[in-house]
Amino acid sequence: MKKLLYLGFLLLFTLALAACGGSDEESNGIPVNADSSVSADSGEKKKLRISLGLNDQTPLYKSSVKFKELVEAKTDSLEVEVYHSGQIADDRSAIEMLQFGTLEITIPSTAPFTSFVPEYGVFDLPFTLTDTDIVDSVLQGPFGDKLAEKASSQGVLQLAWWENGFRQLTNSKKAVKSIDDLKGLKIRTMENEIHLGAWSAMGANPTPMAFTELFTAMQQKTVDGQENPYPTIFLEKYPEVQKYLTETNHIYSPFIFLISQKTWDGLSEEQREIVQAAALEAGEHNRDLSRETAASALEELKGLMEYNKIEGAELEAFKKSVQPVIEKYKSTIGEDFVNEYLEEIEKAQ
Ligand code: TK8
Repeated sequence: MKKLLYLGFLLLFTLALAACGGSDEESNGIPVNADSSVSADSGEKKKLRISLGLNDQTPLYKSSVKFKELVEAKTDSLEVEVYHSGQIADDRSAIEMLQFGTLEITIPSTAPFTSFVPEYGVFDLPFTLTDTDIVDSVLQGPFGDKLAEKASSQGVLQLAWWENGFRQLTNSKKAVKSIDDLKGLKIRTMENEIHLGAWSAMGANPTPMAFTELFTAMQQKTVDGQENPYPTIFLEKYPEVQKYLTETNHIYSPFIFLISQKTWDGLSEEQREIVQAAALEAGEHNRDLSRETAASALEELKGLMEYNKIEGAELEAFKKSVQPVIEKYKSTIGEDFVNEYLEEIEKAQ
């Protein structure tokens, strides 16, 4: 019911924007296209706005600028604008704006997308993807293509797999050296029921929250901790509000490059080829930059936070605790699809 009300509000908001003259109307300084499906035939330069949750220091933002450069070098008919730090919307709202056609591109984590396409939940099954070679083999191959195609059922197209990275735990309360240390820790999770289930199974007290609210929640201590890849932890300045850093590698998070179907339908064949090629090329750049940045960010973080790594018997205890969660969500995601995913991982090892 709540979701229906929310969608109704979003639709009214969109229609209101359209009524006030629509295209390029300033809305708190952000040009808002009432209709992203302006046809390429109209001859006017088409604007592609990218909504990102992370700030302008991150590999995600820098790779989006790379995408802009690649597109604008190939055609004068397209103009790319990159909006960072959730200026336009948080992940889930941005995806809904793509569905309505009031935003052209967003590049979220897969976790919030699972409420639109459950099969993306395979990445939320903890401790399944364990290194970048396996990640690349699974995502850059037929399985990744097959999964990406499922996005089109929701009025958006996934043009490429980008990288968020291996997720690590931070908190302001205590060092987490064993699973018992998680007891009662209020951990913010992405808006995804598998993450909630996994952190509960590990003994923490998880709470789902949009990324745009996370820093304030840590600052005000309404949550004790969170989990994200090293580039985010360092470049979003979490050491200012978090004391303990625990290397868990509990999940590998992809970013997905999504474009509104309505936007795509309004592009010419030539424009589509340019946009598709740029999303893939900028994605390769993004993966390289993400991995370099994760390594350098960890070295910086070791000087700013109390760091420890979960390994050996302690890591086995974490893995054991989430096995029931993996079994439980196999049916939600689709048993056959999960088995196909696990077989792909097996093959890549
Ligand atoms: C940024 C988010 C973020 C994600 C999260 O838009 O919410 O913790 O890891 O990177 O997608």
